[in-house]
Parts: sequence; C-alpha cells; structure tokens
Amino acid sequence: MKIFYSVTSPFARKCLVSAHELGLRERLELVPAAAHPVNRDPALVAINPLGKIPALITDEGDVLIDSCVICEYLNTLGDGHLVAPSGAARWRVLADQALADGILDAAVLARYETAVRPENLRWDAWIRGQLDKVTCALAELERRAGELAGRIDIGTIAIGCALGYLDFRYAWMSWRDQHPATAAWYAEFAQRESMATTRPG
Ligand code: 99T
Repeated sequence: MKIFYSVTSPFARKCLVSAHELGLRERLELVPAAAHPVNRDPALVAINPLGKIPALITDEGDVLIDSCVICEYLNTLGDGHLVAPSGAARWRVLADQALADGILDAAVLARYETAVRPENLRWDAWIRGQLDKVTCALAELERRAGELAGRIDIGTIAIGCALGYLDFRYAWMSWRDQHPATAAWYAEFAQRESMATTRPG
C-alpha cells in the first residue's frame, strides 16, 4: 500500500499511528506529498481530486481518501481493535475522533490563514473563531480526560495527534496550563512507539 503524506500532517499521522498500532506499519510505503490549498500539487490531485493528504492506494489499486476512511480500512486489515464494531463503545470512539478532527480542521484552517493568505487579506475575527473551536473542544476533553486512560483506539489516537499538532504549530497556546488532566494523559500516550516515531517536525 502507498500512503501520500507529510510529516507535518496530523491527519496523515493518525493513519501512520493506526497502522503501527495494528502491526501494519511495514506494509505502508510512504510517499511524500506537497498538499497546499492554493498551489495544488498536480501529482497529488491526480490521485485525490481534493489535493489533500492523506490518500492511500491499496494493494488492489483502489484509492481511499480522508484519514477517517483510511483508518477504518486499516482497522479491517488488522485485528479491528481500533474501532469497536457496535454499541456505545463504537459511537464513543468515533465521536472522540470527530472532536479531535474538528480541533485539527480549525487549527489547520487558522494556520493557512496566517501561513498562506496574504497579510492584507486576513480576517482576524475569522481566525479567532477557528481558534475558539479549539479552545472549546479542549475544555470538553479536559472534562472527560479521566475516560481516556488505558484506551488505544481511533478516538485516543486522533486526540493524541490533535494535541501533538497544537504543540507543533501552536506552542504559544501552552494548552497544558489550563488542561492538567489532558496533559497528564497525553504525557503517557505520547510515549507510545507509534506516537514517538511519528512526531511532526
Ligand atoms: O487544504 C488543502 O488543499 C491541503 N491540505 C491538506 O491536505 C491537509 C494537510 S494537514 N489535510 C487535510 O486537511 C485532510 C483533512 C481530511 N478530512 C482528512 O484526511 O481527515 C497539514 C497541516 C500542516 O502542515 O500544518
């Protein structure tokens, strides 16, 4: 299988961490890709019309896009322990993934607003709105941090990748100061080999 990725993409990291936890990491060939919302990479667009990473080409030649879809696929190739098959546990895990991905969607959009958009076209209120999503989601995570202990699933992997992205792009936020329970959980989770070997940088 080939995965189009970049070391700075938290969505691609979710897939790499999932593959590692499922014992599939060696089956993934990493293809670096330059995803950009404006300067779209034609080689990537040929695989994924959205021009986004991650994108996966399976051994059968099928293209799968979006980290949630790719992680579900990897989960079915492995022993399936990252997503509970049914019941309340399934919805908890998927809802946690959605919350973490929502943090990432907002954080990546705000990042593009400053890193990509010309300064004279920036809209500060819009950036603040995106970052408020991050703030509100972190508060919700802190309320439920006690439920995360001991869980290795697509929900906790996504949360770990979201917190890692905040450390990488938004170190100035110092999110740990207001979220000690989340910080304590993350300190342990980030030591997993799957997380340590995929740290952005
Ligand atoms: O928006 C674009 O055209 C290019 N952006 C991406 O490909 C980002 C890279 S994160 N990926 C996504 O937005 C994927 C979202 C999708 N729902 C999924 O796969 O889950 C790069 C962040 C950075 O380098 O700071």
